[in-house]
Amino acid sequence: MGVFTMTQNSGPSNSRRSIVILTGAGISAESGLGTFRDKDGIWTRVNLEDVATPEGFARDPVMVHDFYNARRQNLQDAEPNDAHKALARLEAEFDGEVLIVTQNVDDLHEKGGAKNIIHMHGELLKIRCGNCGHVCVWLEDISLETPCPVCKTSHYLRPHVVWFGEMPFEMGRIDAALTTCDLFLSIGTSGNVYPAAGYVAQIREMGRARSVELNLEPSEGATMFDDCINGPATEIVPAFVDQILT
Ligand code: BV8
Repeated sequence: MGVFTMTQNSGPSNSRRSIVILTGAGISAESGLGTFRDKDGIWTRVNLEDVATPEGFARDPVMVHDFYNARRQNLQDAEPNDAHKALARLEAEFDGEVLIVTQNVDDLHEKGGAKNIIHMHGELLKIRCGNCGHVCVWLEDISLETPCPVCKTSHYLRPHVVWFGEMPFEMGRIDAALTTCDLFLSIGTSGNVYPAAGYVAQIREMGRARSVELNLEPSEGATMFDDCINGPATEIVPAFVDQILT
């Protein structure tokens, strides 16, 4: 049976198929970017409450700026891996719609050639001004003294990322895509962070799409998926993309 739904020939013959791909830190692990909850993950070295919540930023903005400044510099040396490139190939060659919904704040999907991407947790290489709301690409360090390029006010710049307790971006667009997709892939995520971790349950409830997890090891939500493929993303993702395209 193909990788699509069991009723893959159902629906009007002219309806284009669509694939939604949720990705997490695991897809960027082999590019040298840290994951969060693996044995030496980021959250084992720093307390997420201190650096990934609005309360932590209000309590110690210097610590938070140091945390994101280090990741922003580290990211600029990172290269996309074969998993990122395989998803870009799928988007280019698949006869239908492919949407990548990433929890990652890195730009490796873009560097790997993908274009149809939602960064639901924001982007590390962008900053936002808490005073005027301006968002722009920013590759340098920021501090409390850095003035906003638009309103020139300092003390209000922050990384344009979604912290715990903040609303992820593009929730409506994501829900619409989940409702109409035929195949839902979850790649390199431990299934710990909501609302992303709840998408596979939504897919099952709607009963339309086939769901496949591709992860180094079974995630928290592995049993919710129709299929689970375990291994390093740079091996299992290109192979799975080949299967879909042939
Ligand atoms: C919100 C950005 C209100 C910053 C991040 C129920 C419903 C709704 C919310 C909640 C809920 N229960 C609790 C909540 C609150 C909270 C939450 O989920 N807490 C958790 C800890 C319980 N959620 C929120 O606060 C979210 N906002 O809820 O708003 C709302 C309510 C309803 C509906 C809408 C809105 C906001 C969460 C966003 C927080 N920001 N990051 C930054 O990056 O600094 S989260 C952070 O975790 C990253 O984004 C990361 O991507 C994300 C998820 O982690 P993973 O990507 O899965 O990474 P992890 O290390 O955990 O796992 C890596 C996996 O890869 C592993 O499985 C590993 O085996 C695998 N792997 C490793 N190497 C490889 C590999 N796989 C393949 N190949 C390899 N080589």
